[in-house]
Amino acid sequence: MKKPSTETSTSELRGEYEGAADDYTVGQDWQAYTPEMHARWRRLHARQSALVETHACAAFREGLARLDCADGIPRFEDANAILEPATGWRLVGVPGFIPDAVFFDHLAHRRFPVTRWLREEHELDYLVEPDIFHDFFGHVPMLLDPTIADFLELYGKAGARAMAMDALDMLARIYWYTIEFGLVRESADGLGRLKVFGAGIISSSGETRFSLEDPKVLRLPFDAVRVMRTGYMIDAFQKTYFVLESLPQLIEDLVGLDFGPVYETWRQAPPIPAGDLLPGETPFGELTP
Ligand code: HBI
Ligand code: FE
Repeated sequence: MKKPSTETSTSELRGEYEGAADDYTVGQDWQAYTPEMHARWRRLHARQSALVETHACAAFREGLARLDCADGIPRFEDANAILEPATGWRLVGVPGFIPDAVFFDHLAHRRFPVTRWLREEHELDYLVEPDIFHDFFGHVPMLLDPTIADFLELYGKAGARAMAMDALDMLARIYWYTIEFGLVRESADGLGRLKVFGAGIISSSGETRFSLEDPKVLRLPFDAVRVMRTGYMIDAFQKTYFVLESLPQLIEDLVGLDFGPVYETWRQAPPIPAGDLLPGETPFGELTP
């Protein structure tokens, strides 16, 4: 397979695409990870799991505990033995970023693509491309949540229509502002505190704190059409986050929505810049976890 071209990355993609199958999958080749890589994983895991306790939603905390992956880079087959009986999802190894249509097809079939390689020592906090720490630590715990499990399959199935209608940007913003950078209100403790569930936040220590604690950033109630119209940041902390009242709200709001007319209405319009507030909108205040 040749490297896919991508709008989200100006530089060359890093993964080894030579030898990947037609669906861009590769074996994990777990034996090839060095002791230094496993040590780096343990450090990343220790740092982020401490933040998870205070900043992540219950579903994430429980999912991460079930995966039991603190001791080194996990094997996809071990995770699959936990995932498949729980929600029917399965991890497949990929060299890195893959073409949109291939990514959607994997999700539509409950296969989650996980990048094989681990970030270098000098990029412990954030990188633009997904690596195994982002993909596994950030995403896989939520694949154990039944709502997110169903939502991701629906997202994969929605991809073909969005591409055919030239509205992929709009659909991709739903993924970005939920699966990658979503916040959710946690009401189980009766306090209604905001918590993180998005993988892009949870795999970054700086953004985990920033998203919940920065007094100036915008936190808006989740509204599907507003989300689809909002631009986003790919190489800096977000200027806007959207907050679900609960994880099931994601499915409830989206199954009832006819995407066709929404795409027709807004796909030609310039996006609302990240960080802009529209008349009548009320952001959530600053909330310490
Ligand atoms: N490939 N490996 C990988 N990970 C992603 O998150 C990803 C991708 N390809 C396309 C893509 N995301 C998005 O552009 C789609 O959600 C639209
Ligand atoms: Fe991701």
